[in-house]
Amino acid sequence: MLSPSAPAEAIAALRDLLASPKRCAIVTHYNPDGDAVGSSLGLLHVLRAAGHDARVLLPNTPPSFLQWLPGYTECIAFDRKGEEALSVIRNSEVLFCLDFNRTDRVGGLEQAVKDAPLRVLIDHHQDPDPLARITFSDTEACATSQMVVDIVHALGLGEHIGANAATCLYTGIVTDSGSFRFGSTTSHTMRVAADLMDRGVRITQVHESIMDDNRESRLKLLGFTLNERMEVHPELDTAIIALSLADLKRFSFQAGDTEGFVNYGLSIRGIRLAAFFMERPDMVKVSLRSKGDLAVDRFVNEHFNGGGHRNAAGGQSKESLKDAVARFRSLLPAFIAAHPA
Ligand SMILES: [Mn+2]
Repeated sequence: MLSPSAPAEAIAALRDLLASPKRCAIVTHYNPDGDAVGSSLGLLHVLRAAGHDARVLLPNTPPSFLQWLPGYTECIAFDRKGEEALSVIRNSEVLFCLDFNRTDRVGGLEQAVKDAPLRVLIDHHQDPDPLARITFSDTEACATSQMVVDIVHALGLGEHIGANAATCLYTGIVTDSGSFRFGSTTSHTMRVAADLMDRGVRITQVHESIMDDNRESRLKLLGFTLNERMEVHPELDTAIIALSLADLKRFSFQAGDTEGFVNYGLSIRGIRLAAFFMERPDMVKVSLRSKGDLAVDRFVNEHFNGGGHRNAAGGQSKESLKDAVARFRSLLPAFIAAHPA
């Protein structure tokens, strides 16, 4: 399989590196998502099958909907086992850096990652830092997990992608591609997914494990949010959601509970801009999602101290929740007028 994710020179270098059994450590980014954990565990299974020693280190514990992944129980999370995580990195011969490209993305593991003698980067985010001896960077790839599949095949190790590795890698692709709906999804993505399916992925089980993991209180918070805390401005193509600390407390908020809430606003017919404000003890978090050419990253950068991508950006404010929302509302007419549909 020839892929822009696996350039010949980097493949040759990695093949040489893995020519004899190595002690490999795999590290991924803070607040690990499906692609972070999926690509890391997928690579772990392949490396072990190919005769290497491999461990996965996480800067912090991922949400429960990822804790079923094959091999997860062996991951070492820095927030629970800090010393062990650091010593695994220090004792490794090769450090794989997956799904991130700046050392400040790995939380408490940063210094250990910086000190590692031999780093291999596999990542699909923009503007990679030159942090690795061997770099695989493909910003077009829909997921790091898809890159791992391409790289493993290019190394001639495809036979080592068994059902466990395939399940982890498929999970990474599904989550990062929005279940094959984002623009980064290509026919190649579908072929990779089909290949993984042939290797034993049970896709119904994967989707149920990821999607059907709600607590009752979280679903009730969603219902309350849409019913009581969303205002729609059809004349401005915009929907705004704002949740206070008291709202969150009422529904026993846990980290991650509001994940995806902002997208409900964007799913309303005619809405091109969705804003989500959430009061935290020390600030107000702001998330914006948009469609088409409505670039929210610059807007967030200018007005809410953050950034992101054209259609998805996040920032924060030190104002009260009420003031932050009011300021957003006051900026809206000019912003929308500058970006006609
Ligand atoms: Mn990713």
